Amino acid sequence: TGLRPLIAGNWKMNGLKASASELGQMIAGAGGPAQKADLLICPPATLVLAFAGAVQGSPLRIGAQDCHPNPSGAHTGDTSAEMLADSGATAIIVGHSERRADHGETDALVRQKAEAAWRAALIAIVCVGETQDQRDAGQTLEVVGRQLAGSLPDGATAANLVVAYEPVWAIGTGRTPTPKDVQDVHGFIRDQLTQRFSGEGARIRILYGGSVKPSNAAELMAVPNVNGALIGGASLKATDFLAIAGAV
Ligand code: G2H
Repeated sequence: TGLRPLIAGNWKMNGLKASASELGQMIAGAGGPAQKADLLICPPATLVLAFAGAVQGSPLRIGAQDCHPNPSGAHTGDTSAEMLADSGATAIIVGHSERRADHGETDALVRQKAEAAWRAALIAIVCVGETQDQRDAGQTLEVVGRQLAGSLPDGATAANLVVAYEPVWAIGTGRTPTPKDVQDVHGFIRDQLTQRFSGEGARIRILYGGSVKPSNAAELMAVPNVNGALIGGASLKATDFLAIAGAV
C-alpha cells in the first residue's frame, strides 16, 4: 500500500540495564537492510530514559508499553504519557491484550490512554484482537470492530495513530494465523479506519502482532494492509529483530 512500514518491538516485562548491549547491537545494525522501515523498541518504563539517550543519532526510536490517562496526580505506581515523553519516548502501546486481561482495561480506558499519548505529542499504538473462543464462534470481525470503535479517539491521523492487530491466540504461542486470515482482518480494519477517518484512515499503519519471527516475517509483511509488525519475544534479540525488519 506504499506506507512506510513500522517494525516495533514490545519487550513486555523483560530487560535490565545490561540489556543496553542488545540495544547497542540493534543500533549497530539499524543502518543495514532494516532501514526500509521505521524501527521502534518499547522496553519496560525503567529503561526508557537510558535507551532514549542511547539511540540518539540512530534511526531507532524508543516507546513505552502503557500509560495512565492523567498527566500527573495521586496515582501510586502509575506513569503518565508526559513522563514518558519527558524520558524520550516517541510512542506508547495502549490496550495490549495482556493489559486488557491482566488489568481489566476496557475500550473506554484504552481510548483515554490513547488521548493521553496524543496530549503528550506521542504516537498511540492501539492494540486489538480476538480470543480463541471469539474466533471459534465466528465473532472475529465483530469483536475487532467493537474494539476499534471504542478504543480509537476522534481525530486520528497517520502521524498520531498506529493500529496493531494481535489475535490473542497467536501471542507467544508460536501459532500464527494464515496470510488469508490476516488479510481478511487487516482489510476489515482498513475499511473501518477509512469510514471513520476518511482519507487519513487510508494512511494509518496497521501492524500485525503475534508470534512474528524471522522465519514467518516476509510472508506476513507481504499481506495487503499489513504495514509492519509488533514483535514480542523475537524483539528481545537484536539478530531476530533486525532480521524481521529486513524482511519487509
Ligand atoms: C504479541 C506480541 C507482541 P509475541 O503480544 O506484542 O508478542 O511476538 O511474543 O507473540
